[in-house]
Amino acid sequence: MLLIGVNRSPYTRRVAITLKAYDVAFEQRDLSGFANRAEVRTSNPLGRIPALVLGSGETLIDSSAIVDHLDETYGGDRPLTPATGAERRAVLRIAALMMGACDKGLQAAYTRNHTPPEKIHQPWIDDCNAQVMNALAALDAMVDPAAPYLLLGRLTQADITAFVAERLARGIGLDTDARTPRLRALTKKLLEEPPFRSTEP
Ligand SMILES: N[C@@H](CCC(=O)N[C@@H](CS)C(=O)NCC(=O)O)C(=O)O
Repeated sequence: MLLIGVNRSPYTRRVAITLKAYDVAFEQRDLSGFANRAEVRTSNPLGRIPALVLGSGETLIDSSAIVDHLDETYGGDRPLTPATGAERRAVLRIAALMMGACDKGLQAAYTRNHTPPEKIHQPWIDDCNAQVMNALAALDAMVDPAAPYLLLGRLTQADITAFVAERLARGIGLDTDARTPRLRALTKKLLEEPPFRSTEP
């Protein structure tokens, strides 16, 4: 199995953490969606990371579709996203919130990095960053500091997506220590676990 993408991408790292949490052996090709666009396009015509090439040669794209496949294949009766019901909805809600926060954080970063300086519209960047912080603040309010994980008393895709979104927020200069301290404490705790630690970029 081959994971295509760099772990500084929150979407790629989400998949890498999920593979490690399921103890699945894989190789990784550290390609960036921008710097290695032509090579990435051989796996994903859209030119985005991550992609996961299965042993059969089939290639999966988009982190949500990839982790869905990993749940189905390796999750047994305790998949990282529960298969049905209220528990599934709760995990998917947090995952959607956190992936949306990543989308908005990257829109802000792309605007800054791919727009000529005189054309940068700072209010747009501020608005994206505010959406990121609002999503993280909503999650911060759900964190029980005494609990090891966000939901169900065990590691779920909610924790993994929260971890990568909080990491991205810090990467784009948002002060999660001050503004979402419970979420920050959770991600520090998660970083002590091998799937998180071993995927540090
Ligand atoms: N919804 C996708 C988003 C993937 C994505 O936006 N990846 C970024 C890297 S962080 C990328 O490849 N960007 C290059 C581009 O959009 O051209 C997922 O969950 O996998």
